[in-house]
Amino acid sequence: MTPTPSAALRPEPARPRVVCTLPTYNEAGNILALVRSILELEAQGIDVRVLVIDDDSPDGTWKLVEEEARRERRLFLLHRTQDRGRGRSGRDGFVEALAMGADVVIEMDADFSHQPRYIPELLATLAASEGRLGLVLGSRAVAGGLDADRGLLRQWLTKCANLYIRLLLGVPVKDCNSGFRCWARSTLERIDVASTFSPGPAIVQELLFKTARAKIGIAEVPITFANRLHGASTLTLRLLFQGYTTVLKLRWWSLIGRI
Ligand SMILES: Nc1nc2c(ncn2[C@@H]2O[C@H](COP(=O)(O)OP(=O)(O)O)[C@@H](O)[C@H]2O)c(=O)[nH]1
Ligand SMILES: [Mg+2]
Repeated sequence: MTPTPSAALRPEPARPRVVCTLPTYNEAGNILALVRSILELEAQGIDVRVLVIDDDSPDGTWKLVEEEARRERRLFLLHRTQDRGRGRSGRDGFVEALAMGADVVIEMDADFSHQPRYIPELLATLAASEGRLGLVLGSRAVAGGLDADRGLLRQWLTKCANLYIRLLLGVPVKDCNSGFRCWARSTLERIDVASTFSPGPAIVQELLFKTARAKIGIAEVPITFANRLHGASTLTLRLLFQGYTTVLKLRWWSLIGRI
Protein backbone atom coordinates (compact mmCIF):
# COMPACT_ATOMS: atom_id res chain seq x y z
CA MET A 1 0.00 0.00 0.00
CA THR A 2 1.06 3.58 -0.54
CA PRO A 3 2.18 5.27 2.60
CA THR A 4 -0.04 8.23 3.49
CA PRO A 5 1.95 11.37 2.69
CA SER A 6 3.14 13.24 5.74
CA ALA A 7 1.59 16.62 6.51
CA ALA A 8 4.64 18.35 5.05
CA LEU A 9 4.07 16.54 1.75
CA ARG A 10 0.42 17.49 1.27
CA PRO A 11 -0.32 19.62 -1.81
CA GLU A 12 -0.12 23.37 -1.28
CA PRO A 13 -3.32 25.07 -0.10
CA ALA A 14 -3.64 27.02 -3.35
CA ARG A 15 -4.92 24.00 -5.23
CA PRO A 16 -3.05 23.41 -8.46
CA ARG A 17 -5.23 22.43 -11.39
CA VAL A 18 -4.37 18.86 -12.28
CA VAL A 19 -5.11 17.32 -15.67
CA CYS A 20 -4.60 13.56 -16.10
CA THR A 21 -3.91 12.60 -19.70
CA LEU A 22 -4.85 9.08 -20.76
CA PRO A 23 -3.90 7.96 -24.30
CA THR A 24 -6.17 5.10 -25.28
CA TYR A 25 -6.34 2.49 -27.96
CA ASN A 26 -8.92 -0.23 -27.35
CA GLU A 27 -9.36 0.35 -23.65
CA ALA A 28 -13.15 -0.05 -23.53
CA GLY A 29 -12.87 -2.56 -20.69
CA ASN A 30 -10.85 -0.20 -18.49
CA ILE A 31 -11.55 3.40 -19.35
CA LEU A 32 -14.70 4.35 -17.45
CA ALA A 33 -13.71 2.63 -14.22
CA LEU A 34 -10.29 4.27 -14.43
CA VAL A 35 -11.74 7.72 -15.11
CA ARG A 36 -14.07 7.36 -12.12
CA SER A 37 -11.32 6.31 -9.77
CA ILE A 38 -9.17 9.27 -10.84
CA LEU A 39 -12.04 11.73 -10.41
CA GLU A 40 -12.72 10.33 -6.93
CA LEU A 41 -9.43 11.93 -5.89
CA GLU A 42 -11.34 15.19 -5.62
CA ALA A 43 -12.50 13.88 -2.23
CA GLN A 44 -8.84 14.20 -1.16
CA GLY A 45 -8.85 17.88 -2.06
CA ILE A 46 -7.33 17.50 -5.53
CA ASP A 47 -8.66 19.72 -8.34
CA VAL A 48 -8.60 17.06 -11.03
CA ARG A 49 -9.76 16.72 -14.62
CA VAL A 50 -9.27 13.82 -17.01
CA LEU A 51 -8.39 14.12 -20.69
CA VAL A 52 -8.69 10.96 -22.79
CA ILE A 53 -6.82 10.99 -26.10
CA ASP A 54 -8.28 8.23 -28.22
CA ASP A 55 -7.09 7.17 -31.66
CA ASP A 56 -10.50 6.21 -32.98
CA SER A 57 -10.38 2.86 -31.18
CA PRO A 58 -12.25 0.14 -33.07
CA ASP A 59 -13.69 -1.08 -29.75
CA GLY A 60 -15.47 2.26 -29.29
CA THR A 61 -13.48 3.53 -26.29
CA TRP A 62 -14.05 7.10 -27.51
CA LYS A 63 -17.83 6.60 -27.67
CA LEU A 64 -17.93 5.51 -24.04
CA VAL A 65 -15.91 8.57 -23.07
CA GLU A 66 -18.02 10.89 -25.21
CA GLU A 67 -21.21 9.67 -23.53
CA GLU A 68 -19.75 9.86 -20.04
CA ALA A 69 -18.40 13.37 -20.72
CA ARG A 70 -21.98 14.58 -21.30
CA ARG A 71 -22.73 13.79 -17.67
CA GLU A 72 -19.31 14.47 -16.16
CA ARG A 73 -18.00 17.99 -16.65
CA ARG A 74 -14.47 17.08 -15.46
CA LEU A 75 -13.99 14.58 -18.28
CA PHE A 76 -12.71 15.63 -21.72
CA LEU A 77 -12.12 13.74 -24.94
CA LEU A 78 -9.66 14.34 -27.73
CA HIS A 79 -10.83 12.10 -30.54
CA ARG A 80 -8.02 11.66 -33.05
CA THR A 81 -8.76 10.18 -36.46
CA GLN A 82 -5.42 10.58 -38.20
CA ASP A 83 -1.79 9.88 -37.54
CA ARG A 84 -2.37 7.20 -34.94
CA GLY A 85 0.32 6.60 -32.33
CA ARG A 86 1.04 6.54 -28.61
CA GLY A 87 3.65 9.30 -29.01
CA ARG A 88 1.54 11.55 -31.20
CA SER A 89 -1.42 11.15 -28.86
CA GLY A 90 0.77 11.81 -25.86
CA ARG A 91 2.07 15.02 -27.46
CA ASP A 92 -1.42 16.24 -28.38
CA GLY A 93 -2.63 15.38 -24.88
CA PHE A 94 0.07 17.50 -23.22
CA VAL A 95 -0.63 20.43 -25.54
CA GLU A 96 -4.36 20.22 -24.85
CA ALA A 97 -3.83 19.86 -21.09
CA LEU A 98 -1.76 23.06 -21.09
CA ALA A 99 -4.49 24.79 -23.09
CA MET A 100 -6.97 23.62 -20.40
CA GLY A 101 -4.95 25.61 -17.89
CA ALA A 102 -3.21 22.71 -16.15
CA ASP A 103 -0.67 23.63 -13.47
CA VAL A 104 0.30 19.98 -13.24
CA VAL A 105 -0.13 17.21 -15.81
CA ILE A 106 -0.23 13.55 -14.86
CA GLU A 107 0.31 11.10 -17.70
CA MET A 108 -0.59 7.48 -17.24
CA ASP A 109 -1.60 4.35 -19.11
CA ALA A 110 -5.31 3.66 -19.31
CA ASP A 111 -5.14 -0.02 -18.35
CA PHE A 112 -4.75 0.13 -14.53
CA SER A 113 -1.04 -0.70 -14.73
CA HIS A 114 -0.65 2.75 -13.27
CA GLN A 115 -2.92 2.94 -10.28
CA PRO A 116 -4.65 6.20 -9.35
CA ARG A 117 -3.95 5.62 -5.64
CA TYR A 118 -0.38 6.83 -6.26
CA ILE A 119 -1.42 10.17 -7.72
CA PRO A 120 -1.67 12.02 -4.38
CA GLU A 121 1.91 11.11 -3.53
CA LEU A 122 3.23 12.12 -6.94
CA LEU A 123 1.51 15.49 -6.58
CA ALA A 124 2.60 15.95 -3.00
CA THR A 125 6.24 15.26 -3.85
CA LEU A 126 6.16 17.84 -6.63
CA ALA A 127 4.45 20.43 -4.41
CA ALA A 128 6.74 19.85 -1.44
CA SER A 129 9.82 20.48 -3.58
CA GLU A 130 8.79 24.13 -3.99
CA GLY A 131 10.07 24.32 -7.52
CA ARG A 132 13.21 22.21 -7.12
CA LEU A 133 11.53 19.39 -9.02
CA GLY A 134 9.88 19.66 -12.40
CA LEU A 135 9.07 15.98 -12.86
CA VAL A 136 8.11 13.20 -10.46
CA LEU A 137 7.77 9.70 -11.77
CA GLY A 138 6.21 6.53 -10.50
CA SER A 139 9.10 4.09 -10.38
CA ARG A 140 9.38 0.31 -10.25
CA ALA A 141 13.12 0.50 -9.81
CA VAL A 142 13.59 2.34 -6.51
CA ALA A 143 13.31 0.82 -3.04
CA GLY A 144 9.68 -0.10 -2.42
CA GLY A 145 8.81 -0.20 -6.14
CA LEU A 146 7.71 -3.39 -7.85
CA ASP A 147 7.01 -4.78 -11.32
CA ALA A 148 4.17 -7.09 -10.35
CA ASP A 149 2.45 -9.82 -12.30
CA ARG A 150 4.17 -9.39 -15.63
CA GLY A 151 5.87 -12.36 -17.23
CA LEU A 152 9.57 -12.88 -16.61
CA LEU A 153 10.41 -12.20 -20.27
CA ARG A 154 8.66 -8.83 -20.13
CA GLN A 155 10.38 -7.91 -16.85
CA TRP A 156 13.73 -8.88 -18.31
CA LEU A 157 13.06 -6.82 -21.46
CA THR A 158 12.17 -3.83 -19.30
CA LYS A 159 15.39 -4.20 -17.31
CA CYS A 160 17.57 -4.47 -20.45
CA ALA A 161 15.87 -1.49 -22.07
CA ASN A 162 16.39 0.46 -18.87
CA LEU A 163 20.10 -0.28 -18.74
CA TYR A 164 20.55 0.56 -22.43
CA ILE A 165 18.74 3.87 -22.07
CA ARG A 166 20.54 4.88 -18.90
CA LEU A 167 23.93 4.15 -20.41
CA LEU A 168 23.22 5.82 -23.71
CA LEU A 169 21.32 8.87 -22.56
CA GLY A 170 22.94 9.29 -19.17
CA VAL A 171 19.69 10.20 -17.42
CA PRO A 172 19.81 10.23 -13.60
CA VAL A 173 16.76 8.02 -13.27
CA LYS A 174 16.31 4.37 -12.34
CA ASP A 175 13.06 3.66 -14.18
CA CYS A 176 13.51 5.21 -17.62
CA ASN A 177 10.50 3.41 -19.06
CA SER A 178 7.92 4.66 -16.64
CA GLY A 179 5.02 6.39 -18.34
CA PHE A 180 3.36 7.23 -15.01
CA ARG A 181 4.59 10.76 -14.46
CA CYS A 182 3.69 14.03 -12.88
CA TRP A 183 4.84 17.14 -14.74
CA ALA A 184 5.01 20.73 -13.63
CA ARG A 185 3.57 22.97 -16.30
CA SER A 186 6.84 24.91 -16.46
CA THR A 187 8.73 21.73 -17.43
CA LEU A 188 6.43 20.97 -20.35
CA GLU A 189 6.80 24.54 -21.53
CA ARG A 190 10.59 24.55 -21.17
CA ILE A 191 11.09 21.35 -23.11
CA ASP A 192 8.59 22.57 -25.70
CA VAL A 193 6.40 19.51 -25.51
CA ALA A 194 4.57 20.52 -28.70
CA SER A 195 7.73 19.75 -30.67
CA THR A 196 7.89 16.11 -29.47
CA PHE A 197 8.71 13.95 -32.48
CA SER A 198 8.44 10.30 -31.33
CA PRO A 199 5.44 8.72 -33.04
CA GLY A 200 5.26 5.74 -30.70
CA PRO A 201 5.99 4.76 -27.09
CA ALA A 202 9.54 6.19 -27.25
CA ILE A 203 7.91 9.52 -26.33
CA VAL A 204 8.53 8.37 -22.75
CA GLN A 205 12.31 8.41 -23.22
CA GLU A 206 12.32 11.48 -25.47
CA LEU A 207 10.63 13.65 -22.84
CA LEU A 208 12.75 12.20 -20.04
CA PHE A 209 15.95 12.93 -21.98
CA LYS A 210 14.91 16.49 -22.80
CA THR A 211 13.98 17.12 -19.16
CA ALA A 212 17.27 15.76 -17.80
CA ARG A 213 19.24 17.72 -20.39
CA ALA A 214 17.48 20.92 -19.36
CA LYS A 215 18.78 20.18 -15.83
CA ILE A 216 15.27 20.08 -14.41
CA GLY A 217 14.96 18.24 -11.07
CA ILE A 218 13.53 14.72 -11.33
CA ALA A 219 12.42 12.48 -8.46
CA GLU A 220 11.16 8.90 -8.33
CA VAL A 221 8.38 7.69 -6.08
CA PRO A 222 8.02 3.91 -5.65
CA ILE A 223 4.97 2.30 -7.24
CA THR A 224 3.80 -1.21 -7.88
CA PHE A 225 3.29 -1.60 -11.61
CA ALA A 226 0.35 -3.96 -12.06
CA ASN A 227 -0.58 -6.10 -15.03
CA ARG A 228 -3.17 -4.48 -17.28
CA LEU A 229 -6.71 -5.26 -16.06
CA HIS A 230 -8.54 -5.80 -19.38
CA GLY A 231 -7.55 -5.90 -23.05
CA ALA A 232 -4.21 -6.53 -24.72
CA SER A 233 -0.90 -4.66 -24.90
CA THR A 234 -0.17 -2.71 -28.08
CA LEU A 235 3.56 -3.26 -27.73
CA THR A 236 4.98 -5.07 -30.75
CA LEU A 237 8.51 -6.07 -31.67
CA ARG A 238 8.45 -3.34 -34.30
CA LEU A 239 7.58 -0.70 -31.69
CA LEU A 240 10.20 -2.08 -29.34
CA PHE A 241 12.85 -1.83 -32.05
CA GLN A 242 11.67 1.65 -32.98
CA GLY A 243 12.13 2.60 -29.33
CA TYR A 244 15.76 1.44 -29.32
CA THR A 245 16.55 3.36 -32.52
CA THR A 246 14.81 6.49 -31.22
CA VAL A 247 17.11 6.46 -28.21
CA LEU A 248 20.13 6.30 -30.53
CA LYS A 249 18.68 9.11 -32.59
CA LEU A 250 18.20 11.25 -29.47
CA ARG A 251 21.83 10.77 -28.49
CA TRP A 252 23.05 11.56 -31.98
CA TRP A 253 20.84 14.60 -32.46
CA SER A 254 21.92 16.04 -29.14
CA LEU A 255 25.58 15.49 -30.09
CA ILE A 256 25.20 17.39 -33.35
CA GLY A 257 23.09 20.09 -31.70
CA ARG A 258 19.87 19.31 -33.57
CA ILE A 259 17.89 19.15 -30.33
N1 LIG B 1 -4.13 7.15 -28.38
C1 LIG B 1 -3.36 6.07 -28.43
N2 LIG B 1 -3.08 5.39 -27.32
C2 LIG B 1 -2.31 4.28 -27.41
C3 LIG B 1 -1.79 3.81 -28.65
N3 LIG B 1 -1.07 2.69 -28.39
C4 LIG B 1 -1.16 2.47 -27.07
N4 LIG B 1 -1.92 3.42 -26.48
C5 LIG B 1 -2.23 3.55 -25.05
O1 LIG B 1 -1.01 3.76 -24.38
C6 LIG B 1 -1.01 3.10 -23.12
C7 LIG B 1 0.14 2.08 -23.07
O2 LIG B 1 -0.07 1.07 -24.03
P1 LIG B 1 -0.01 -0.49 -23.70
O3 LIG B 1 -0.60 -1.20 -24.85
O4 LIG B 1 -0.61 -0.76 -22.35
O5 LIG B 1 1.54 -0.73 -23.69
P2 LIG B 1 2.41 -1.50 -22.61
O6 LIG B 1 1.99 -0.97 -21.25
O7 LIG B 1 3.81 -1.16 -22.99
O8 LIG B 1 2.05 -2.94 -22.78
C8 LIG B 1 -2.40 2.47 -22.99
O9 LIG B 1 -3.25 3.35 -22.31
C9 LIG B 1 -2.84 2.30 -24.44
O10 LIG B 1 -4.24 2.27 -24.59
C10 LIG B 1 -2.10 4.56 -29.82
O11 LIG B 1 -1.69 4.24 -30.94
N5 LIG B 1 -2.87 5.68 -29.66
MG1 LIG C 1 0.10 -1.16 -20.45
